[in-house]
Amino acid sequence: MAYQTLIVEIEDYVALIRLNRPEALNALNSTLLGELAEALKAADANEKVRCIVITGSEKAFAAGADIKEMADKSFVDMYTQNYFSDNSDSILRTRKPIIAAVAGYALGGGCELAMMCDFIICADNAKFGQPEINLGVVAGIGGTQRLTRFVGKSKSMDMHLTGRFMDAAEAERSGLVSRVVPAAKLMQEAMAVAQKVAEKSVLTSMVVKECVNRSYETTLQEGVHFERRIFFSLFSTEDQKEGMSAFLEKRQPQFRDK
Ligand code: CO8
Repeated sequence: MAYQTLIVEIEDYVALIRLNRPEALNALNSTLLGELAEALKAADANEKVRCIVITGSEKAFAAGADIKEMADKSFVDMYTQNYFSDNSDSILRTRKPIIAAVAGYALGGGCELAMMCDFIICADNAKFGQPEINLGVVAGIGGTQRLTRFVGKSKSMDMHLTGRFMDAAEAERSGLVSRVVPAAKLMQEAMAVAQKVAEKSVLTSMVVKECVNRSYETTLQEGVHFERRIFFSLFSTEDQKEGMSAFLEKRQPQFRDK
């Protein structure tokens, strides 16, 4: 499928989705988010995809929501269109693992998009920020909530109130990203990590996502209870039998996602 604002490639069970609006530093507009929702739904349904990578360009993952598209909208426009909401939620509805590979700017909606992925690998030139305050608005697709959970209240307040950018080293130190790699090697490293994820059972990967994401929504005790129920239930799968037999027989497992 051809997209106007994305380039999608599928190779070796990894779908690489590249945001492609270079003229606007990949600013997120309605077309891009609509296409991203479609591409994620297609990847989730495609048996040839076991892991998804979302990336931008060397200069920008995404410099935020498209200010030109939003500037003249009224409250009624935003509210009746439920602007961005359904399409950005599509990232959260995706059941297969999604890695954000971030180089350059990940600002506003771009930072929020990266945080909605399952984890973030960034280049050493990455810059994260929630500069909406400079535009007289606030983050709108989860930034105040997710950044606070990632980096804590003090740093999140600092970022949202001053609009300053966080570099890659600070992002790693603060727990916003899982790994920092040299900019020239970002895609090679991100695809190698995606390949590792794609080797696992997709069924089990989806379950891991459910369990980890549950930790944001519930108490520790409830979360551990949920995890234990899920753990027990996996003993009904072929992949559990295969994974444990392969270990005992000292061979690589052949998962069938069943
Ligand atoms: N929207 C639209 N166009 C943009 C955006 C953007 N967010 N960011 C950059 N561009 C465009 C510029 O207008 C410029 O276009 P042109 O050449 O036609 O003038 C082109 O991209 C290149 O940008 P610059 O010339 O500014 O490049 P610099 O290298 O000088 O600066 C920066 C790069 C620092 C990234 C700068 O472009 C910048 O500050 N951009 C805006 C960052 C920002 O404020 N982002 C937050 C936007 S608001 C938001 O994301 C809210 C999300 C929640 C939505 C929720 C809906 C429910």
